[in-house]
Amino acid sequence: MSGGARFITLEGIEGAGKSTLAATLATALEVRGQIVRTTREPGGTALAERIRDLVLQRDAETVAPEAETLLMFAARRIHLDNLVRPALARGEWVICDRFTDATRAYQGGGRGIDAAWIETLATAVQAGLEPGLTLLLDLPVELGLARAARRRGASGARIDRFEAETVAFFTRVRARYLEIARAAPQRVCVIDASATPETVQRAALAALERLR
Ligand code: Z5A
Repeated sequence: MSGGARFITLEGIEGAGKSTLAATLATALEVRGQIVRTTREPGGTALAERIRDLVLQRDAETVAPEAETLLMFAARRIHLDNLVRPALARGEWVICDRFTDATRAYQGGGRGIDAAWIETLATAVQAGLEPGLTLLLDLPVELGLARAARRRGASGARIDRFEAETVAFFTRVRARYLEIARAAPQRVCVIDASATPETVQRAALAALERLR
């Protein structure tokens, strides 16, 4: 099995259940004796997490969509070089909460960044590394936002630059995610994330089984 086959990415709009599912998948693989790294983007390493803070925090300065896109890819390259590629080279599995499909959906679909430019950056930054499986947790925007708002209310966290976006923005993001899935059905598995956590987990584990 090539390194990329053990690289699993989780995607979806806010509140889709990616973090919840990442933990379940990691446990399922560990039970089978695999070593698993769960990580996230933007972020995953100390330096990339600093870029995450920069790109998510809302402050007085304008961050143009182009700047946002470049920051996402800068964090991605640091994450790939320092965490993802070394782990895959050691034979470990990597479960990553968001990857380049998020840039395609958020910066491309949501902010209107040119898709061809995103692909040029992806080619340069990823240097041939693609996920072996992407689980797209799909659900109606209103439901995702309601879940995220409930969780935020419970934690008291401040609203970041994406959480401040409109329903129309997340509707475009969701639509672009579904386009990506239609264009790459062999890599992207769409899961109905409005179902119960148990049903979502079963669908994800079945997709994982097909990969092995
Ligand atoms: N971003 C970008 O623009 N471009 C990029 O290239 C990348 C990222 C990589 C941070 O991402 C932001 O970065 C993100 C896009 C942008 N902003 N947005 N939106 P993030 O992944 O850290 O943030 P997030 O999407 O806001 O994550 P999230 O809100 O934590 O969502 P989640 O991980 O998918 O959901 P969760 O925490 O697992 O679940 C949310 C709540 O729902 C929680 O209370 C759960 O207990 C509950 N839940 C989960 N599953 C279920 C089910 N099945 N039923 C009922 N309730 C459930």
